[in-house]
Amino acid sequence: MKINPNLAKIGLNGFYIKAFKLLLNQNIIQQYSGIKLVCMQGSIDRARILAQKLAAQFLQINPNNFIPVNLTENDDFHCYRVGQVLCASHGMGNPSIITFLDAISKIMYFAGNLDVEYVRIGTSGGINVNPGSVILTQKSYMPNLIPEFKLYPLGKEVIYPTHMNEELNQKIINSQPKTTDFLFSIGNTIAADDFYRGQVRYDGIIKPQFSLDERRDYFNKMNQLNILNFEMESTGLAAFCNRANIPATMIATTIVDRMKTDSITATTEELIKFSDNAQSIIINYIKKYKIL
Ligand code: R2B
Ligand code: URA
Repeated sequence: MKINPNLAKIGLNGFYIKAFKLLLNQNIIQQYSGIKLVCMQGSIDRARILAQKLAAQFLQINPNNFIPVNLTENDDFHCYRVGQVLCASHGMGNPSIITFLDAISKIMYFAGNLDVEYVRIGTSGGINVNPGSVILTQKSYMPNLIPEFKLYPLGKEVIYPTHMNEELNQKIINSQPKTTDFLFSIGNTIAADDFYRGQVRYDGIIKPQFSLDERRDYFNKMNQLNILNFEMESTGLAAFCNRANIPATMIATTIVDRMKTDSITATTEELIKFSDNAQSIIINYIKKYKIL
């Protein structure tokens, strides 16, 4: 982890982590000490379910007897600890995940967890893959099909690279069984700023300004770049973590094939199975590398 040298000068006591509403002290930092892996998901519910699943599978704790404890004081971002793994929620979109990443990384730094890894376990819209397929992101693109993320400090454009960590990806791939009942593939991803126009849907409230033919061409270009899914946070995740030198990647299940439809028509049971598929990939990784 590469940190802002000003943080070392400030020190942790009395430092306010706004996104978590935490005024830091040694007791709070102790709760996060020894974390090796942060598994982040959009919603609080999925973060809690993963924590319960990990506790059941690795620590034999019956989920009915285990209500994970949230280590933040904020309702947007929750953090549930199971041994050396933190299951957290990052909200929706790049601004939200970056806010989360800044907060959690300061805490990881003050807790001395300098070799921590970050994995987002998300949902996404697939391109030409069956719903339930899981994509491990190699490189994340903006919707203009350029693999970069931009910010404008002092009004000047700064461009950040958006590749995920290769070594972490390889370790995740190496941890998987030879066969699964869903497709697990490495590929590229587009992070859009919204679910509708940014992901070229026809079912948003604002009339689309593109034809079906234009959209097909766009999907074909995506195919040529091996872009297999759309979501909303991976460019922010990659850009932040590359800059902070934190190994990071994304494992996203697909809940719709955008080549066929815009709407999500999967049943609740199917959506649970799709989410389980992505979580099983990180569980295999945790098992293989004995993180729990
Ligand atoms: C995937 O799903 C959410 C939109 O519904 C968004 O957070 C994302 O990246
Ligand atoms: N999340 C997205 O951002 N897009 C989809 O199509 C599905 C989930």
